[in-house]
Amino acid sequence: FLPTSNELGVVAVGFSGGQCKPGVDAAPMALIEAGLIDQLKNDLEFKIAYDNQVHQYSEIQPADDPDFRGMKKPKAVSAVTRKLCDQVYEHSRAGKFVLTLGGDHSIAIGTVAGTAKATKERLGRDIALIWVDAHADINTPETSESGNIHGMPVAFLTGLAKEKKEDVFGWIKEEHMISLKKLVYIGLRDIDRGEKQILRAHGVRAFSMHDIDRHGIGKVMDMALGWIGTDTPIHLSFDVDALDPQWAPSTGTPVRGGLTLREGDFIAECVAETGSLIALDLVEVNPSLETEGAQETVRAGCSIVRCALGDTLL
Ligand code: B3U
Ligand code: MN
Ligand code: MN
Repeated sequence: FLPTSNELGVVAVGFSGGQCKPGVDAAPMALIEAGLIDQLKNDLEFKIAYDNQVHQYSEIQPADDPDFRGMKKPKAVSAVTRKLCDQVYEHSRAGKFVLTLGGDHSIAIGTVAGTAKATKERLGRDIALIWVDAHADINTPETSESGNIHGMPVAFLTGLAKEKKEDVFGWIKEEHMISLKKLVYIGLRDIDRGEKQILRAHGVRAFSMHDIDRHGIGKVMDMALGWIGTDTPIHLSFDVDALDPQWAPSTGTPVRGGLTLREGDFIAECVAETGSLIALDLVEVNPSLETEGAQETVRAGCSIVRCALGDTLL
């Protein structure tokens, strides 16, 4: 159903409003300056549609943005993700693969909403979402202890969190959402108490670091992709903090005991091999933190993207 597209839409999003640490906004430029887009064009032979800008979206962020239901910067994150949803939708609707370079993980509200809607229209299919992360990012505004929206995107995308106010995610409609049954986590190791309850109550398929230790990453990928089933369009949202801080120290909330560099690349390679990948987000690289390891983190990010887009070892 999916002739793997050789056309790639790239969206660079310098947005950090889903959490409190400045610097993730500089990640797209750092990844691009490390040669990522050139590599995709020259080595992987993609036809690239990129508007040559890192979107900061400062023009659509409200001056006055008080906390709402405990959420920090609700209107800014809502406005930015709504705009991003339209951009990703346009690429995806036209049959292009979509690569989004973040930015903090709140941006996935926009990217997944965009591909979910486009894929329903284009192929009449619901997408599956693979979320690779140390965190589950499935807090509702009420379960969140931080109020940071980068810990909530999956709740808004699955309809677990809902808000009628148009300027606070009220724009998210059924067509933008994904099923909790088509969601798979890999790499989890730092889950809030409320999130655990949500995951259990809904029987969400989640492979923690414990599962990876027990079965090995090969078996875990077989199980993860087996759950999704063949022939289902996949959106991969990759938080660089899934990697162990040894490999990716420059990120806002590092958690020890994570994936090795190869395990991260392997996940991306396995998803690429399905031939069903339609979109990829790479988020939470923050070059201004642990600056000694910043280039290492950027290189790890570039590698994951290349692997997901079909770069093979042999
Ligand atoms: N679960 C916590 C911490 C967190 C989530 N995502 C990241 N950190 N990167 C929260 O704030 O919701
Ligand atoms: Mn995340
Ligand atoms: Mn994370």
